Amino acid sequence: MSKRKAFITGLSGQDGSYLAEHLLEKDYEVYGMIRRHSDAESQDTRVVHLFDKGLIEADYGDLLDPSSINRLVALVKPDEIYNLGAQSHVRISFDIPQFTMQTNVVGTLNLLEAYRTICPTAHFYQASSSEMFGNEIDSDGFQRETTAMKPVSPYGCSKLAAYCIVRNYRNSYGLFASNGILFNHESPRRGANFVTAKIARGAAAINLGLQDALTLGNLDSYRDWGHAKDYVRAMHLILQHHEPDEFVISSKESHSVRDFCHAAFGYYDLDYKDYVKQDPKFMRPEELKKLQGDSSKSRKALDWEPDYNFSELVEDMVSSWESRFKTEAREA
Ligand code: NAP
Ligand code: G4F
Repeated sequence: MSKRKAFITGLSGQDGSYLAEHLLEKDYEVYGMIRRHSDAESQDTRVVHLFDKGLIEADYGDLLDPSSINRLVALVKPDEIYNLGAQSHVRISFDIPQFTMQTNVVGTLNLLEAYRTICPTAHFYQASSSEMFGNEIDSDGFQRETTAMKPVSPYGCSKLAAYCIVRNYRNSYGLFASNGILFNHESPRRGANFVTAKIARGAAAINLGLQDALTLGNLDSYRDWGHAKDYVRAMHLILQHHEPDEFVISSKESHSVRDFCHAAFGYYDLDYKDYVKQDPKFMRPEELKKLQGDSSKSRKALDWEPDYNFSELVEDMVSSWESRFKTEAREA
């Protein structure tokens, strides 16, 4: 029997790299799209190790360039399409709102059109986000598939528009197109300007004497944090479900940024209050105060459970940054 073929946009990102790894382990042929960077070494650092593990292609393309998408989708004729490519940073979406909207909305539409016209029997995964809820919370304190969505950032607005167009294409054209509504998920591969990676990196650097202080923004927002390795498993399961749908993926726990600092510095028996400073430049014009996802529907329908809890996630990130610093010091 021939292998199933997966096509991933955003291959070079945190999730793209873990998803490619997961699908290769499941014996898929994995194809991905990467963007051209002027610093060629940086464009595929998260996936370069996968070429030895069977990654087929990491071709140049861009969600804003329909010709590249059409070319790649026609070349691969995938059984499964994972749309992970996005301008994914919430605060930066206030600085580059038009690029964020173009990439996250028009880019998704470009990919949906290629899917609809070239391989309409494929299954399509859209990387939707808990940021779409904004500050809406059900009376029990959770967000779930049925919670109202009132985003509070250009990024959240872009993800909501993309979510809607995916549902619209499913209903209009009978496509197997699903939205994974994923709450925050982190890992040692998380970009260093997201808060968890910033804290994990900062705690490891301060403990090694490489840095004196760590400057953050709002310490009192709450997020529902899980591990990216667990969440890419859910993406795959969503496309194996018997029908397309919307699925919340979350840890069901909510912790503050302050809690994350406490745990990360606590790994070294340090008190974060001695090192963490605040600077308004890392605050947002409008803040999403609290996320806590109810993933009961997905846990039951997909038979999905996370392997990592909050403390294990923090430990994985802090210890990995410590190893990275030590390796760099040895190689210097
Ligand atoms: P990430 O690390 O920022 O990766 C985003 C990827 O998208 C990168 O490979 C990036 O390429 C690519 N990209 C950006 N603009 C593009 C464009 N115009 N054309 C093609 N590719 C483009 O994000 P992530 O954490 O892996 O998240 C994956 C997806 O899930 C994103 O859509 C994100 O919005 C969504 N999501 C993430 C979370 C989370 O907590 N991580 C939660 C909910 C939803 P470059 O490296 O070249 O920039
Ligand atoms: O780590 P963050 O930048 O993640 P945020 O904004 O929650 O977005 C992430 O999760 C979304 C899912 O809900 C994804 F869709 C999105 O793509 C992305 O992956 O910020 C988390 C919290 C915020 O409340 C922020 O104000 O941390 C606070 N924070 C405090 N100091 C900071 C900082 N955030 C960043 N990035 N940098 C700081 O210095």
